[in-house]
Amino acid sequence: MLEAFPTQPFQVILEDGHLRPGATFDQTPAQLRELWQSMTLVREFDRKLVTLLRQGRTTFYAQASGMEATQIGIARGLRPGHDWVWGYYRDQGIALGLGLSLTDVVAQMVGSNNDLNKGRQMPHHSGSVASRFVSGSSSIASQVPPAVGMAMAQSYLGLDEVTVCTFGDGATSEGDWHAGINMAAVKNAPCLLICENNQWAISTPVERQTRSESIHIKAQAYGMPGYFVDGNDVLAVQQAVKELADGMRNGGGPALLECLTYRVGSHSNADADAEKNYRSREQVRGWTDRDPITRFEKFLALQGQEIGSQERADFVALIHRQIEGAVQQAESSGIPGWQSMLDDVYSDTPVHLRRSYEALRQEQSGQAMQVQEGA
Ligand SMILES: Cc1ncc(C[n+]2csc(CCOP(=O)(O)OP(=O)(O)O)c2C)c(N)n1
Ligand SMILES: [Mg+2]
Repeated sequence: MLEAFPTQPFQVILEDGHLRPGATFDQTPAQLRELWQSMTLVREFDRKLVTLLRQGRTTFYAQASGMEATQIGIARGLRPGHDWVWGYYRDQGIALGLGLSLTDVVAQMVGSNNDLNKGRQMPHHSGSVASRFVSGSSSIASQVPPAVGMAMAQSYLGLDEVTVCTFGDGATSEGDWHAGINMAAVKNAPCLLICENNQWAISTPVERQTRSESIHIKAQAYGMPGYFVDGNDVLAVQQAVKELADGMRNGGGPALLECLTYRVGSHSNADADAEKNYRSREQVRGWTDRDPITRFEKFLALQGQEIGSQERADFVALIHRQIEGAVQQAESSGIPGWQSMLDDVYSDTPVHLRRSYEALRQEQSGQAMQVQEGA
């Protein structure tokens, strides 16, 4: 049983890869390997996407490097295709972990014809109904009130699914966050609110974000339990999320879970943090030394399941080929035309939009005629 409001984060794997004394895990060797593969996929996706950005083949990206254990632990603690996740722009690890394909995630970034959103969402804001991962707004914390609303509906309807809502440390200063978490408590909505505390909100460190001693302690004021896990320990995150989600499935109310981790890369491609100097290189190196994937590899080796260098190289090469394939598929599918802008948006398109659409259609066909006449 997880302890509410602990002073130290819950761990299963210690920094040196040893199992914490008293800790247990029930994953099979194949499931442990799958966790390593999923975290490695997220890491390599970052590497490849940064390259694609530099080549001008996509326009916006926020790295999750350093946060793989948090994101894969969240996805693996849930029932994919059953529980709902309202995430935010840095949650590609959760999206991929829940089963969104590389093709779908890349197509959304490129805004191509094979994009599930048909190019109508900001790049790098994937979503999929099949995977129950909601394509979010980039406005910080705006996902919290609707996620709580969904949890309230699940509770009214007596469904055994839960809603997870993730956000960063910076999001906890927003009005939407306070309104949402308060509503969750008041309505006893089965919403698991998870803070991916990567200790920075662009250039604002978490100690300047709040005067509270931690993020999870804030739960006390709202009247719900607050939990704290080591976000660089995939088994700890998975166990915590599973325990809390199962509790909500069985009638439990909301909870706040803080995963302590670190963003080792830039905030996004609009932030060259190394040059801006808002944080010391020593701090970044200190957290790179506490890498979640390296820690898990040490754990696997101590369990007699070492990842060999050839196995690692083959797996990384496979991921890069798959991403390259997804990019080529997106680029060759073309860019959606303006004609599809209202498809799938309304069941009954409002009259003012139908008029605007018709005006645009006439304008476009007039321009096409002028081009033809001029030719
Ligand atoms: C309402 C709102 N205010 C400001 C911004 C600009 N902004 C974009 S990301 C960000 C920092 C968010 O930090 P955090 O919640 O810790 O998430 P992280 O990026 O660290 O994962 C800010 C302030 C925004 N997108 N929306
Ligand atoms: Mg942050």
